[in-house]
Amino acid sequence: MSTGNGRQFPDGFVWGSATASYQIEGAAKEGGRGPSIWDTFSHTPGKTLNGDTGDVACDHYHRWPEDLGHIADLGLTAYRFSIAWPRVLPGGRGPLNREGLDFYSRLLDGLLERGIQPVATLYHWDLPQDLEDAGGWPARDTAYRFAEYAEMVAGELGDRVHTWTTLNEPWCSAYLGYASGAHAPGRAEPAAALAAVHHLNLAHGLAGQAIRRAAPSAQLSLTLNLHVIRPADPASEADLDAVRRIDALANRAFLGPVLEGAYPDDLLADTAHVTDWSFVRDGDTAAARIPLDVLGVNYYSTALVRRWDGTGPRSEDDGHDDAAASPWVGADDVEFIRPDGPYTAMGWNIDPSGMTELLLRIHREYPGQPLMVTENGAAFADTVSPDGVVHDPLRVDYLRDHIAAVGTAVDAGAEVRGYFAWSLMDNFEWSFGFDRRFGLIRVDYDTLRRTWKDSAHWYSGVIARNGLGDGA
Ligand code: PNW
Repeated sequence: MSTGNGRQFPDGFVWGSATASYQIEGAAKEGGRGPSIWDTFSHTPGKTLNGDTGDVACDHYHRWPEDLGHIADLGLTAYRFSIAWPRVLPGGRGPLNREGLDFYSRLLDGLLERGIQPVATLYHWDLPQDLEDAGGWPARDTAYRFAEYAEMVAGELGDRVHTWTTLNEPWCSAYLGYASGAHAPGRAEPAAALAAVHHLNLAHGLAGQAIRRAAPSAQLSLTLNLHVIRPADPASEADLDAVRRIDALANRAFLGPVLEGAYPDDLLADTAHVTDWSFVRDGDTAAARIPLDVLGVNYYSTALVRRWDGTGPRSEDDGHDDAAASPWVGADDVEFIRPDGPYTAMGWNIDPSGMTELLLRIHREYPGQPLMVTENGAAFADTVSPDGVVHDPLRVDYLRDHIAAVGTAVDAGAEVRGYFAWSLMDNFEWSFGFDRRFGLIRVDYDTLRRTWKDSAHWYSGVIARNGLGDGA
């Protein structure tokens, strides 16, 4: 593996780590919290590995003072977390549940006292169950409810939050939630998934306007899991067309409305056999487009595609749950093939060059748009040594090589303001339950004890040096 070659980052570069409410908080029935689609889904037999749920998770709801200590001891300059909508508005609509809001208010105070920038995401997938029962993201009303929630929370917490992020990875919410069904609410309805895409984009824009009003001095952002898609055969027109199709669904379905105010024509044409997009009303894409102080980019791996010739079984090795239906709505003649390894415990290929490529693509297509890597990291089968320590050299290699790849993009001119390692600690990895560990800090799920892995010590050194250091 490469070394960092002493790479330094610009002054003020943000070094963070990230978590999400349902993945760490637990206390699912405490403090007046209402149920979310992830409570319902994880309690449905067969939906998560080993039947794991977020009922307790890392018990962060009670152990947040200890976790704040780890955040400070690591030297993080920013901490990215999410606010659970059903804690603040248990049924998805007003009135506000003061007890739920106070939890986040205390956390914010603790971060600010320690000089750590809070980056708060309003929606990291825990939709209040009542709103799913009313139709979920395929229903337009959910976008208006989200904007109300954003206005209330931003009104209360305002500019104590340094950066407000409306949505985390709407790709996952729409396509894994409503097309493949691998995520909550577990529906496999391709047309509904595209309606969800649109209502998430609309929700982002409406909430963004509300945040601007309620917290005018805070930064506004959106986090997307943009995909790096490569053709199996770069000389094949058919494979290049498969790349274009997947790029439309994965990337341009969000970048188009949010940064340019329109859906790409090819996306509408490619999916015309699935939906007529009549859920898009006049003014919607203009509302979705709102200048972003920073665009959050989550990057883990790359995808490899080709045109399926219709013979033999169609390969769907896209790094998603292969047991589920395809998340790739309308792209029935595209095959996903397994890229070359090495792989993480998620089965995702490790390819730092994709990080550089992605950041430079956004920089080229949206010059001047500040960027932030809001998630990057890896699950590995960590083992605890007899002395209780976790040596995780593969995670250190992964993080080093990807941080170096961010540095390469910065050198080439991309305006990358910061980097957040996913995740601060091992947590509930959605449909994979507690089996997949992404943390810098190990969580023992019997005792809930936190132990720094080698990667935590290493990352803390990177932050202290503002760079990778020689041979780091
Ligand atoms: C992101 N996929 O999730 C999320 O933002 C985190 O909550 C999550 O823990 C992390 O990445 C690691 O998975 C994803 O199937 C989940 O492509 C699934 C996919 C992508 C991102």
